[in-house]
Order: sequence, then structure tokens, then C-alpha cells
Amino acid sequence: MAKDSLGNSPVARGTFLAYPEEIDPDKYVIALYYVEPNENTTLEEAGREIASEESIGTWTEIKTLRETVLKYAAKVYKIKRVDGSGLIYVAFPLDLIDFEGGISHLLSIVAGNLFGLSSLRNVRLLDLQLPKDYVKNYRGPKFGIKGVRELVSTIREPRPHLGTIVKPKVGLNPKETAEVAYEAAIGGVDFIKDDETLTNQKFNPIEDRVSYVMEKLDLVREETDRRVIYAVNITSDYGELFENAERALSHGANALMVDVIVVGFPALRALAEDPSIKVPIHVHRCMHAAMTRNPKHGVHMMVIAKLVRLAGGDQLHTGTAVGKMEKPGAQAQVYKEWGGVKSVRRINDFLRSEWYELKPVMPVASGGIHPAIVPSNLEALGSPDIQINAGGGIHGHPWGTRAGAKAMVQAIEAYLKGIPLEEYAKEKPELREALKYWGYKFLNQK
Ligand code: RUB
Repeated sequence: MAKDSLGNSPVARGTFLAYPEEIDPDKYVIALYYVEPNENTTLEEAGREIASEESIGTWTEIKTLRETVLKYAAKVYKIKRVDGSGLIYVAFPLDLIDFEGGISHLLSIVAGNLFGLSSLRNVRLLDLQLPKDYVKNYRGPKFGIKGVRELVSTIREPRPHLGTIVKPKVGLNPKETAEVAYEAAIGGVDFIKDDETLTNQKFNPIEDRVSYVMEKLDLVREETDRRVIYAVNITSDYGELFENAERALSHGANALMVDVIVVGFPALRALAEDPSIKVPIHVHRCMHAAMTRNPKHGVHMMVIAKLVRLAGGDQLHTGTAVGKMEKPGAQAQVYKEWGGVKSVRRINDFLRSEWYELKPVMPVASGGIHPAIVPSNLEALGSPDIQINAGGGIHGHPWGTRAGAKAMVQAIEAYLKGIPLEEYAKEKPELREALKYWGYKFLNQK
């Protein structure tokens, strides 16, 4: 007899199982899991263990499981099996969830103890379907795609935005940072950001950095009539996070940036909902791969994207089609559509789509991008509502940052005009040089 830690009593069986037609998606949060149970555990048992552990159950039958408690039980209502593993849909009743508790409470349920259950060899939260009654408790992005476009005047003729990360990652002083920012902005970028590890270190404090960079960007505005956004990385523990925001804003910052996984979704939400913060928030995701990279275990980037939209990020890194970072893995037969470049596109399309009242979020492709791989990225990831960020792919140009930015602008133009890069490069020396220097690095990398 297969191990069944819930016991085989009719109560245990009925409590955590439902027929699909019994689940009204307006009344449940629905979580989709990829599950590989351990030997001696069936998929159905695995599903019931998740539903039980994350709602009203425990490892044994208990005397305090009263009739009045049963309505809070999560229910497994659909299982798709393939070779011992499978996809399991679990519906969590809305009454189980503390709406005031926000994302932390939601995660403690749908992504809580279940990851450590010994009966599961692997389990990955692939997606969350959140009903309107839940989503309406969140304000989402203040700016969203449209708001960011308004700032850089690309509303009338939408095109992909070009961003850069000041490089080297750390080590420059505020004046040197501002010099690099000026060169990139004059070269044509719409957006400049700090790298994920530069915050308020002694060698480059936020106040000085922001003052110098914004001075240079004001100059760019006078010279070119273009407004360029600078997202200041304020990532830090909670109290300091708001101190950093204040330091940046009081010195003229026109955007903020946070590393969402390390500061936490509630911190992002608190920033986005703070009425004194009247600038867009760029969301970096360093450390996400600790939970998103393994195709069998962890949390899919789609879930992180949904939570960032709830929390109020205006722009979010979602990955590249071609670049230096790995794509989400897709070995598992059973859910191919959740892996690879297709899944990045799927996330981007979610961020761009209508989602109740919450504004769309600008997806950001970043990581090893240089001109030659711009068309493949735009084609695969969707355009024009996307920002392409290049760090090394701009500052590493043999002629320097300004030429590097120009080459990237030219690559985007070529794609939008439907002209092959090599042909467009005949009239564009910066692009020609970039193609000569980097070739098609990363293009055929698996
Ligand atoms: C960009 C960079 C970013 C990564 C993050 O620099 O390193 O931090 O893109 O990855 P460069 P992701 O352009 O020189 O590679 O966007 O996938 O989270």
C-alpha cells in the first residue's frame, strides 16, 4: 500500500480533493506546481500533502479539525501526469488568505513549507492565478509602461527603450559615474542605472553620485532636448532603504532601483505605495536564479513577475533570448511551455497585458547584450514595449561609451526598419565597429 501520510479516511480524502467544476476561479487563488514525488508517494498523495500542509492539515489526523475548519482547506482539482511526475493544480480558498498580510502572507501559503516536504523529491511553483478580489487590494505600478514612456517622450511613436548599466559595476567615484552617464546619454540611451551591487558605498555615496549624474543629464537635456532617466540603486535593509530613497530624491533622482529578491516584495510595495515617491521604480532581480534556475524545483520567474506587478515595480528584468545569462530550463517533458525563451516571452506578454486595474510593467532584457544580438532579442521577446539594457555592450565598444550607445541605437533602428544589421552598418561606423569587435557572441550559445 502506498504511503499516505494523510491517512485514508474519507475525511482526509474528501477534504483536500475537488472536481474541477467545483472550483470557481473568482473564489480561489490557484497555484500550479510541477511535482516529482518520492518513491512510495503517488502524485495524488503529493498534491494532497501540499494542499493539507499549506492549509488546515498536518502529518496526522487531529482531533481539533472541526467541521468549521474544513472550509479553509486547499483543494487539488487537476493533475496532469507524465512518467511519475506531473502538474498539480491546487486551489486555496480566498478566506484562507489574510488580504492585509499582502505578499508575505500569500507566499507563506503558496510557497511555504511545501518545498521541504520529504515526500516530494522536487516541486516547483510555476504560476499563480489570482482573482480580481485579491488583486484589487494592491495598487501596482505608479507609472507602468505608459508613465515611463511619457517621461522619455516615446508615447506617440513607441519604440523599445535603450538602457545602460554604468560599468564597471563598482569602483568609479561620483564624478566618473557622471562622466560615463553623460557619454551614454549623448550617445542616445533613454535610461541609465546603477549596477546591482552599487548602493551607498563610501567610494560613491548616493548624494554625490545623484547630484553629479543629474547635473550631466540636465546638460544632455539642454543640448539635445531629450530627458534621460537615471535609476539609483537604493537596495538595503528596510530603514536604510527609505533613507537611501530620500537621499536620492532630495538630490534630484528621477527613478529608483531595487534588487527585489534581496529587499523583499513588501519593501518594494512600501516604496511604490509611498506617496512621496513620485518616480518610477526599476526592479532588478539578482539572486532570483537561486529559485528560478532549476527546472524541477523552486519558483518560476512568472510568479516573481506577478508579485512584482502587485507590489508596484514599473520595470522588471525578465531575461534575454540571447545573452550571457541562462534561460529558464525546460527539460521536463511535462511542461516544456514553461521553459526556455518561450517562457520569457510569456512573462513579458503577461507584464504588458491587462490585469484588472494594475498598470502594465515594462519588461527589461539585460545581460550580455551587444548590437549584433539586439534583433534576435527584440524578435523573440516582443517589441516595442521592452527596454534593452547593455552594460559591457556599450562601455566596451572600442571607441568608448558614446559610440557604444550609438551602435546600440543603430541596431534597434535597423530592427525596426527591417534592415539586416550588416547592411545598416555600411552607413553607420559605430555599428560596423561593434559588429567587427564582438561578432555574434552568445548568438548560438545554448
Ligand atoms: C548587465 C548585468 C545585469 C544582468 C542581470 O551587464 O550584469 O545585472 O543583466 O541579469 P552587461 P538579468 O550588459 O554588461 O551584461 O537581467 O537576467 O536579471
